[in-house]
Amino acid sequence: MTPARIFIARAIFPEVAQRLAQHCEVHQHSLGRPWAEGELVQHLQGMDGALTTGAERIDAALLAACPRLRIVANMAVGYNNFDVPAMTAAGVQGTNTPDVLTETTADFGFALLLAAARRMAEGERYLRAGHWKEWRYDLLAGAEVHGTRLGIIGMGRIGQAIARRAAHGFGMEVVYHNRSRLEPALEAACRARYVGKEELLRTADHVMLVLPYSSAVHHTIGAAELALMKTTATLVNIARGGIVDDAALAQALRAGRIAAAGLDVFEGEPAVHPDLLTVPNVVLTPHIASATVRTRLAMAQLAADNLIAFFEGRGPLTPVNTPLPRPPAE
Ligand code: 8YV
Repeated sequence: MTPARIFIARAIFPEVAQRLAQHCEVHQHSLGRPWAEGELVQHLQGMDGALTTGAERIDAALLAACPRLRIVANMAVGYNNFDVPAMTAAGVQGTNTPDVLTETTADFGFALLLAAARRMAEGERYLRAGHWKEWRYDLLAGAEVHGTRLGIIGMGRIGQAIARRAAHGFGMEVVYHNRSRLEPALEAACRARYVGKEELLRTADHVMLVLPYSSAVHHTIGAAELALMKTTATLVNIARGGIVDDAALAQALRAGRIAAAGLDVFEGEPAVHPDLLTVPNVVLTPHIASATVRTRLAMAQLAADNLIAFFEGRGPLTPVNTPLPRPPAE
């Protein structure tokens, strides 16, 4: 039987590519920039499967141009780069990488919260610039984190892992808002209480965004929501760009409408809104919340496992859809 042809869209761990090559015919690409218009389609034509990251958009036009494609395995838990209904209709399996990154990503959310609230990045810039001449009682005094109220918007696996850190490690009171309420046992394990979004924004000392992106949650946090928050509050976004209106956030930070922000994701990334680059009270990181060596390797292995299992006819481990049958390609 001819081996399946797989396209790996970004550089990944060589050992994972080598393992895939034992099962499939691997075509690999390592692009140091976003795709140009139509470029990804060209690479996917003639391929049976693909290993993608959040940076590869899989939509109806691409699927129509790639009739051999059977599976796209995302190396990410989020899959808003997939048009899932179009993939399902076209008979294309989608998979993601849940669970393996939950705790690592929650660690990073907490790191951003601490860094922003406690002004660590500002402090480092101040020190490196040689401004540190004396001890001052108010030097870079920030907001308290332990014992305060954390509001989490989006209470999936990562939101719950953050809640556990907050409640058990930092003695925080956790309130959350989500599409649906958690089971009472899960709420108890997270020591988290369900509240409406407005109450969360008005009363939380710090707000963490961990919800999946869809057009329905575009600009969930804009000028109006920022205006509800405490002036001493920190906003952290480790979910997806587009959930926050970055221009409105930069304005709110500059005006002191909220105290600080920590952002790992951006609208239109890798581009970052220029106003965010010039406000001091925001910590900016390049979408690295899942980036430990162990976790990124586990994500790549799981994406590869999904491809291997699929082509061996065992069905993928972590599917995101149940595709309709697709007629065999010529
Ligand atoms: C990925 C992420 O690194 O898993 C996700 O949804 O956002 C990150 O862990 C990124 O999407 C690249 O695939």
